[in-house]
Amino acid sequence: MVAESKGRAGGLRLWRNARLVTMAESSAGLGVVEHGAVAARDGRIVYAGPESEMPATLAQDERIDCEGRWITPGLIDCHTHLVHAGNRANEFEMRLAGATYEEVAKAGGGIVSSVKSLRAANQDELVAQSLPRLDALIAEGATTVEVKSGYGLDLENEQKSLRAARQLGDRRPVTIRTTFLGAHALPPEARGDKDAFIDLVAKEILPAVAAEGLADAVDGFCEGIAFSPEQMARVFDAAKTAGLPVKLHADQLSNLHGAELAARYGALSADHLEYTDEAGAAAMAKAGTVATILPGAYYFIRETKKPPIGLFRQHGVRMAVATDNNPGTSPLTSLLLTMNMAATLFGLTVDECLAGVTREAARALGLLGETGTLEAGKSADLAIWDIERPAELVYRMGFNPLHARIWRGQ
Ligand code: DI6
Ligand code: FE
Repeated sequence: MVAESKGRAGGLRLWRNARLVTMAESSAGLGVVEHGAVAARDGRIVYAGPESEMPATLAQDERIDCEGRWITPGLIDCHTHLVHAGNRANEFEMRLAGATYEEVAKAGGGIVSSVKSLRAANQDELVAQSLPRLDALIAEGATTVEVKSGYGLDLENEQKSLRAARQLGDRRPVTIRTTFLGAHALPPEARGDKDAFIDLVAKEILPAVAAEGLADAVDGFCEGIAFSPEQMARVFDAAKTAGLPVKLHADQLSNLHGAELAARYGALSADHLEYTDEAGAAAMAKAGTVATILPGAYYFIRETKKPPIGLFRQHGVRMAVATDNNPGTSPLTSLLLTMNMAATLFGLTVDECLAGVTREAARALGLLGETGTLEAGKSADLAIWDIERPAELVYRMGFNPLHARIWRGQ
């Protein structure tokens, strides 16, 4: 890539001679523009479209010749548990040797073992352990990453997790969105009393986390092995009081009608959804709740029930695609591979996969006004690729064709 002239301070940067995947809602499919250009000023896109139609006044400052490469919106991972301590490769080995999830849990494994590791780590250690995972996402063009808490499960450790997540955003040129996932699992000190723990989450931990501005959204794990819809509703009521939008791990292992619960609360997204039925899909469509598809977890736990992609299409539910990076069910740090899995395992089209890690992922974070498409007014978050056609981003496995990544114009 050749910079043809140097820009003025705070001036206009122009990427020209490119092919664009704009993902603009107004255009069909990928919103492809051949012979395209993107111009940015002060970190914001001021023009994205055909180079020939660009206002002449914009063609002045720093010009970067993309030599025919493709530009997509910067990728967005809208569902991760990236801040965690240690790993659970030992449990993976146990499962490979035939142990069931219950046996692993009895041997001190499962989410609770990650809780123990996270509580033992200080904030600096958490940041240091999480940075390589974030760097792997960034290396493939991610410009926005959501990070959940949920391995602290008490006020001090949930705060530590969310502060570590915020700190990741200070350490790297990437937008971090934090989600409070206090209702993820029952910590040992709760002694089996789920209702009392939900009270603690809803009445003490969530309000304190919200008051400190540590969370952009609230999530929960609605499942037989975690919390019931009624318990999750109490957490969502507290989120509403705190003015925070909600999301939900719903219908991953069984159908507790989590999708409908999420829709009832106007959730930004409901995630996993392997066991969601038609009523759930219809409710999500009506509420505008995004379905976040997480093929990494499906693959890693060798689930066989697929999410009802056909119902989502039929009802017009928007689909995001994310890694679900976590130490137990999806140790995955590649959005490119995630797209390949979504296509191969669930039959998503190339267009759906690419929308899922850009525009729809932005929607699932409530950030569609800010990023996720190449349109004037949005943050200049771009990924520039050495590919011949967009399908290559979904087709390859374990190959990274990223040429350059631009975050907020830089
Ligand atoms: N669903 C999942 O797949 C992960 N959390 C959740 O709510 C599992 C997290 C873990 O095992 O550490
Ligand atoms: Fe998750």
